[in-house]
Amino acid sequence: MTAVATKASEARSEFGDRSAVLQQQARMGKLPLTPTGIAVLAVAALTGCSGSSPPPVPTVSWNAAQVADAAFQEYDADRNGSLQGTELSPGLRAFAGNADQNKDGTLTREEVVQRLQRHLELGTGIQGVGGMITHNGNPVKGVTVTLIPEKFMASFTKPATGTADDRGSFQLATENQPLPGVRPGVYTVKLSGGSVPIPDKYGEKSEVGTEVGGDQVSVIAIDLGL
Ligand SMILES: [Ca+2]
Ligand SMILES: [Ca+2]
Repeated sequence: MTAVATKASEARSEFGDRSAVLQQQARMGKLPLTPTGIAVLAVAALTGCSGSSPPPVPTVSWNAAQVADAAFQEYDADRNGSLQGTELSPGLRAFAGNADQNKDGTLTREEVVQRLQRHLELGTGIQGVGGMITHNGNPVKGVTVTLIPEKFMASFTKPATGTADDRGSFQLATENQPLPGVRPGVYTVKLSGGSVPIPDKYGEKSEVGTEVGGDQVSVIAIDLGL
């Protein structure tokens, strides 16, 4: 049995520039947009079956308070107890779209803890994540998509990768996992390879992040020409 996540991410305009966002309405319907320039749509979460069958992948099991502390240790540069502005990495900006409960553009420790706690409640083990790479609407073959975990999550997940086929579509897989997909977490999205130049904001200096897990299963659609 496969649980299906139906709640899609919504755009949070206070967290970034939409200018590069692919605004196509793909076959899967109108894609809600993340602030970081990728389109995200809930599709399916592989959480295993309840009942007698054990989950194929252990569900997320972090200590929310400890992970939040690690995030603040890493990113709260001015040590004022909140994360905002340039303190927010691409992954944290995506995370903030769901975690910033009062929509004031800053993340308090409590908001971070609560969002991490939410992942524990949702109990995802591994989540199917795929998408499409295009250039001015045309599929681009051979681009490798890598999701790189935030350092403060590195003990809970590994990088996930996938390469676009001749239709520009890809599915992500994580090393040493029995099922395709991505473990819950906060990631930077980095592109490489392919037949067209990768803009820096998707490449080595990627400004794109995503959150994976529970209510957040993703289709990542990036148009390199916009
Ligand atoms: Ca701060
Ligand atoms: Ca807030």
